[in-house]
Amino acid sequence: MDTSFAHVTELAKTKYHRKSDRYINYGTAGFRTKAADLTHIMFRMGLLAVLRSKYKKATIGVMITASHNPVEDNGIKLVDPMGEMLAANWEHYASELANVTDSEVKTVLNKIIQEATIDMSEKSNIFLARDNRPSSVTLASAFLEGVSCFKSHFHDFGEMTTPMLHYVVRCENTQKRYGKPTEDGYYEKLGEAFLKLRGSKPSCPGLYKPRLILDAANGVGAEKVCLLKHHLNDALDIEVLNDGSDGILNHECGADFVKTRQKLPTGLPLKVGDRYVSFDGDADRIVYFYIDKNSKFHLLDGDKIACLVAKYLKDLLNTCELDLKLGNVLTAYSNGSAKEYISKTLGVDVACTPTGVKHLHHKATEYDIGIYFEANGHGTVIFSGHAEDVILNTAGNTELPIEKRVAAQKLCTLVDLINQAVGDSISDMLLIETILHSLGWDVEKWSNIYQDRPYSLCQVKVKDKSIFKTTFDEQRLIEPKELQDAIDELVAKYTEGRSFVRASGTEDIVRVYTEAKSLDEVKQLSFAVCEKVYDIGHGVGDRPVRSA
Ligand code: 16G
Ligand code: ZN
Repeated sequence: MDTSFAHVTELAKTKYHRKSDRYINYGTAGFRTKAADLTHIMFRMGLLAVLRSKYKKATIGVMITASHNPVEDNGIKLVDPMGEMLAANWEHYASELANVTDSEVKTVLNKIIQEATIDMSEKSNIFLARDNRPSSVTLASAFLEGVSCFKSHFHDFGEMTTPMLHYVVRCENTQKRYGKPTEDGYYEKLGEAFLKLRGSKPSCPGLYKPRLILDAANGVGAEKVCLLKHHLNDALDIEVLNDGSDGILNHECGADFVKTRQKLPTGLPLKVGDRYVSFDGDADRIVYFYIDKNSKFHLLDGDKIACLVAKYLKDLLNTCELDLKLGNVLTAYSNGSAKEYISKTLGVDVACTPTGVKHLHHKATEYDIGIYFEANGHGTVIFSGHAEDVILNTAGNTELPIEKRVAAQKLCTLVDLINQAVGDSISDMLLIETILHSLGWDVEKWSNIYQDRPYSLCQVKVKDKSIFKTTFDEQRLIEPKELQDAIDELVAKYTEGRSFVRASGTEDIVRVYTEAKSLDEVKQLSFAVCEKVYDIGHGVGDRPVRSA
């Protein structure tokens, strides 16, 4: 083992030398920054991924992507054996290893090996995938050179969406019970479940039409949806646009752009009556939208998706008369109307966690069936082992009335259609299309299940975002206390007003979310809160301006 360590140190000091001493943190979605600053981190993460694999005695996944961020950025995140995010204590190891000097790399590796009592003679295996950023190819080689220092097995899947990588990792570590750990295995599993759920029902029941226009953010999802189409037997008519052939990744398109700007992406021909869907760059977020006959833009974000899914699952559970606890996990960014629809109209439990997939996912495991969605369109459904058993038994119980068995069979097939490892644009899209088809709804009918309370999301640049400390659910500031007092005073002036401030985990800014009874009130309140953030929170650059 000593020889490989010598090689590690040599490479760390030469080819993968750390060029800047700026601190970089393993944040909510791994390391993310300018691609040019990531080479040494990739190499070091190659080393860490092997340690993690030996420690867990399982295949570990690694995704090279910066999701919805601009094309010149990149990032890396590690995926644990069941396709879940890396455990928190290893996030600390990752940050530590990324930030030490070149000559300290070996010391930190040894420290991790000792602290976690890792047997270095254990086998290890890494699954690697990347998005379609030009920088991803060289960053992947740097990563693999780290992996090779420890002579580990690995499989490089090349370009894949983030959720596909999570899927193959989970398949591999469940001895393929979850599915075949290949790209084709993924399409086959989803395609088969989707077609089974469509059954022999007409392709256009009620208001539903199978035509769908996809804004793929010029990301890796575009090619994958085209490949998936071969497995859908023309049941969906998907036109893939912003497919990367001439546009720039995430530039004025994609789920993040559409949600944060609340406007149409470029590159799409718009037609009243059509249903549109946007993925983000690595295809783990999804939002829908349409324009009505007055050319007004309507967004159906993660909240609307969560509500649709909750309604469908609740109806199926009612039909089966199954006593399974269904819950919906959202964040502070979820619209007040969505929370009200889920808890009051549907009678489904709502829980709120901090931002970041790992928090929502974790909370969702507390239910028999846990739905989780961030308003930005990242989410999925997870079924407990108990729920899967109960559903399977009900589906196969010939003594039960046929309608109960049919509903339970649908639930069984949904388990296969849903990527339980992580939010997945492709799987979520197929789920939403299944539900709309089953209800005979068009996008307008779905949109009208409730009306969003008017809201806005702004950002303020400050000197030091780390001074902003929030309560667990992120709805209030603990510090600066003076700022929270000022916000309380402002909010009290508005009926149905709500506003909270939180430091972004991915950008050097503070986010301000505001809701109120009318858009005009939202603008006033949001502006007033942004000004307080700027004044009390040491804003830098231009003062906030009131939006028109
Ligand atoms: C990351 C998170 C996403 C969260 C977003 C918040 C993962 C895989 N992704 O993209 O869940 O909504 O950060 O960004 O955890 P912010 O901290 O800048 O508001
Ligand atoms: Zn993403």
